[in-house]
Amino acid sequence: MTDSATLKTMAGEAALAHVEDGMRLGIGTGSTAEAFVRVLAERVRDGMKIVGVTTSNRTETLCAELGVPTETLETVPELDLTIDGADEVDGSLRLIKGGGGALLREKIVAAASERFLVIADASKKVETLGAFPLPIEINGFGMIATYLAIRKAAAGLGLEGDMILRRSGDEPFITDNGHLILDASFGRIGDPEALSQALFAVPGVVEHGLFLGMANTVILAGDDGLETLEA
Ligand code: ABF
Repeated sequence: MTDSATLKTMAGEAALAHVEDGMRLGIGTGSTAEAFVRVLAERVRDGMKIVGVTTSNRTETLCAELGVPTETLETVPELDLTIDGADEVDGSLRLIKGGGGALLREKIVAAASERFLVIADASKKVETLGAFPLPIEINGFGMIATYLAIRKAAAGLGLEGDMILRRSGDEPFITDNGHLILDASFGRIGDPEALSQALFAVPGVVEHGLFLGMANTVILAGDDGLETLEA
């Protein structure tokens, strides 16, 4: 069995094949995206010219350490390609993301890109989204009211289950944009589009981790090699 770090590097190397000289590149968050940054940094050292826009402070720090040049989405608002990981991927290239807490920037950066390429190890592929708790980013103001409104909205779709405020040690986890995250264990999400709409209808919800109709390509690395899914 291939170890997880090797699978992530395989996925990162496969993603690198999609990167061309001169590209404006969205760069994701998480251990798989970081594996990509490491192989990208080697290519940059060899002379490849790209400009990266990162999706988290964590990735920004890694790029700085490895010498991958970055700008912000303010200075480079249109990107050629974004490469990022995921927590779950279904056969229709619908994703759950946000386990790393960077979902808001990840979605903004992916949406600003001509193409969105997702890399993951094969264990992330699922029949139906929802085994991984859905991250929901909320504003801190009125968080209990927002929590109750989300519960009601989800129950209207037949989705029940625990929603837990994400913590970092003894404190609530705070995103790079100063918000909170609820991790919602709704179980099987039969209609992700309906849930997405219902969540966005709740004031206080800033973003959620359902990435629907966004990924153009998914590369999965497993024991049997690479599998590529195209939209
Ligand atoms: C980001 O990192 C997130 O959207 C997702 O939550 C997570 C995946 O992390 P890993 O690659 O470490 O499994 O892409």
